[in-house]
Amino acid sequence: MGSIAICPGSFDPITLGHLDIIKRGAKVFDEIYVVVMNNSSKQPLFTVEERLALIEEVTKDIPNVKADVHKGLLVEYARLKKASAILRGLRAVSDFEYEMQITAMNRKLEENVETFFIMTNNQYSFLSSSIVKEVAKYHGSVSGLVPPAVETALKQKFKTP
Ligand code: COD
Repeated sequence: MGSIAICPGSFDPITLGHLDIIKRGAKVFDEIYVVVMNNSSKQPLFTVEERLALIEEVTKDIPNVKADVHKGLLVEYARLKKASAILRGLRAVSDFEYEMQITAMNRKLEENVETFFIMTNNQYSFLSSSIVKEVAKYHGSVSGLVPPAVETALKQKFKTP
């Protein structure tokens, strides 16, 4: 059996930073499930269905990447897919503490799944879904930060009636 990784996140919405991690991961792992999950400390802008549809759209040309949704624990999903790896991205030192915490917790819950980190591409090191939403909310340009389909979806969300 090939190597299976899951790439979990809120993806609210998916950015070019996320996509870069997914594409680079897809060169290393045989199969990647990009899975939309709930982060209980975040209030999402897009519904789970909208986030899933955007991921499907922007990853459709990467044959070994599939998009999915899971409502429970991350490690449950990893077991379900027989995944041996969790793929995450790291931007700044500020990401490190949080990532350490969830990695340690996931490892406690399931010791057979290893977490792998890919360091951000320099050009996306400042990029987050939150900052993109903030700019889009005030009708600033998010071109070059998110794929065109996401740009359209953000315009739709924040259009003035
Ligand atoms: N460059 C590189 N990486 C990036 C960039 C960028 N510009 N932007 C984001 N990333 C990385 C993030 O560091 C992260 O690794 C990944 O992309 C996804 O980011 P987000 O912000 O969309 O997703 P998170 O961090 O909100 O996801 C958190 C989960 C939903 C995975 C987490 O809350 C979870 O596992 N929830 C399910 C419940 C569970 O199992 N909890 C137990 C673990 S504590």
